[in-house]
Amino acid sequence: MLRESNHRRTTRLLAMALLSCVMGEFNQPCWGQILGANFNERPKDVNTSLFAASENTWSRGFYDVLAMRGITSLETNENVLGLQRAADAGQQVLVSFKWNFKGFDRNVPAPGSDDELALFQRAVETLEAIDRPINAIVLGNEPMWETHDSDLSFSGGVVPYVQFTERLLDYVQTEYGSLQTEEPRYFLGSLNRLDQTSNQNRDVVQELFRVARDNPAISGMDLHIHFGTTAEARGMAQFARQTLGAEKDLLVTEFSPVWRYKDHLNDAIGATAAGSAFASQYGYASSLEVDEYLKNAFANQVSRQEWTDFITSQPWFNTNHLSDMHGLFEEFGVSIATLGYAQPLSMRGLDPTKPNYSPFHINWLYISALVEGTTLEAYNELYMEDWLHEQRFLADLDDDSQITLADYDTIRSSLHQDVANLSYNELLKLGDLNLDRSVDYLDLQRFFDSYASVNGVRLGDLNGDSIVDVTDWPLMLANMNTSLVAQGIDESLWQSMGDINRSGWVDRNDFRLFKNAYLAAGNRLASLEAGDSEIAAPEPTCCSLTVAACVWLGGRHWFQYSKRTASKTNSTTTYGSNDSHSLTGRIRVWLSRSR
Ligand SMILES: [Ca+2]
Ligand SMILES: [Ca+2]
Ligand SMILES: [Ca+2]
Ligand SMILES: [Ca+2]
Repeated sequence: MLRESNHRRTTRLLAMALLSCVMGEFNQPCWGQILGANFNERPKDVNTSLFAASENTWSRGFYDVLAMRGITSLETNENVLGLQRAADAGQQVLVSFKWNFKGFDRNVPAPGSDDELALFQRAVETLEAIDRPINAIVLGNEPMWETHDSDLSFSGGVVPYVQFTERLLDYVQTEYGSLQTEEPRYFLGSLNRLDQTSNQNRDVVQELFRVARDNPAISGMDLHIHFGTTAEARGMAQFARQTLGAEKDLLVTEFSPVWRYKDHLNDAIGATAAGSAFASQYGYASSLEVDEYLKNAFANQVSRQEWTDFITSQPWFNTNHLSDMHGLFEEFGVSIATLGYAQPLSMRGLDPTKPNYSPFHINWLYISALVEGTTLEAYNELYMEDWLHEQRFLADLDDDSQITLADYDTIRSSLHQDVANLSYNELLKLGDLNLDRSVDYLDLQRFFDSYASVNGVRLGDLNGDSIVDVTDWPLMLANMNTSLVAQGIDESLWQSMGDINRSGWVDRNDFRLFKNAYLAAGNRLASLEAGDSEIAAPEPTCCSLTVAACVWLGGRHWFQYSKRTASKTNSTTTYGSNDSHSLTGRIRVWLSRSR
């Protein structure tokens, strides 16, 4: 057996989660957590065809502001266009600014200087060039590595880098954020190696955490968790959560076990029985070193199966990395974590045998540089399995390791509530599954998709063709307001007859479920949310099965109409109530209820 079974895995994860929730020194409930795509300094690599396959909703890139001063046309810059493509594909966008003062061998500019203003302007010009909604901005990248020490320590009562960051925040808010329809959330960071006491005690770390806690304009802290041992990774997340407090959000925009992997680059791939069997199966010498194996894979690409067999055979590679880290992130309330997402083809030919190589590049989700086939097919299948599992179980809002109608009820009760100012962690608990700060039909769509993936049944798909559309509707209408129990109908048929919640009755509750499944599956969702005046109002005489779809389609408009007017009339039954005792009339009343 290559790997533990799904059942064993689920049991193990559940036990770990329960243990960490009970035993965690940080006494908080477990949170959901989004895995997203990290493009680092190369948003130009955004390939939107991968997002749907990986059920991905967040994309992160960083811009090296000092390096971008020389760009004459930001609007046509390929990295700017990359995040535009991501946003246009429905992604929530996270932008980090990199301030590579050390790389340019210079200090943080003096407050109020022309130099400072020019840098701030370039940062805002970059945001403006992206020209799409930006959900979150991290104001720095890796200040501990990218800034001279003299700017990271107290001098004259301030830490120059922290002062620079606070002034940047003010500038970005005034010149960009406050002008947007929805202001981005601002984070500090990104902080590295917080497991080490020497880093924990640095002035810049203590000061950034103080600002993150005290400044209401800051939503939280971003970490980069690159580690050797799991204990180190845990130390970083634990210190950050304890120092930040419970209220604000934690992000992790980079994470990898790179230092563990680096320690094993010169191991023989056949050093263990499993490794030896792998080498023999694929025709390699057992003595071949890991970096030599990797060099060959980067040069010539191996099959996806071979990569899976390789990492499974190597004791230093953690094939459970994603689920292990997801558990850690849940424990410490990390709301979004982004992983190296898609290797560009230009990464082919990379040479891991060169001195001081750090193997960040073998920890990505899509690995076209290592694995042959189309980009869509060239993924790390063990990572992908865990990645999809965690994305789908975001919908497990009651944390019982199942996706059920109890989870649906939580999302439904949050629909269209004003949640825009809640923290990401609070939003995740309410069912904002893509963290766009609204609980709406996109989240219901994600719930229904997750339910179908996990349970093998699509709610609302009564005729069993795997989609929910008007052809399912007559099957429900034919049994509306009847008891399937009383008719002695076998339970295995209930779902296909419209009893979606399997109560034994086909009634209003099933109807509402169907309505939401229908809307969540419908490609008219955008026009519905906008109030589509082109959809005709319902005719009161619609009653046959043939025109049931007419009632239904008209009802969509009517649903929107009542949504718009409910606050004024405080009644959802006035419109169309002339036939409220007939079945179609009653359905209209139900349709009018916004949830
Ligand atoms: Ca559940
Ligand atoms: Ca949402
Ligand atoms: Ca169907
Ligand atoms: Ca029912």
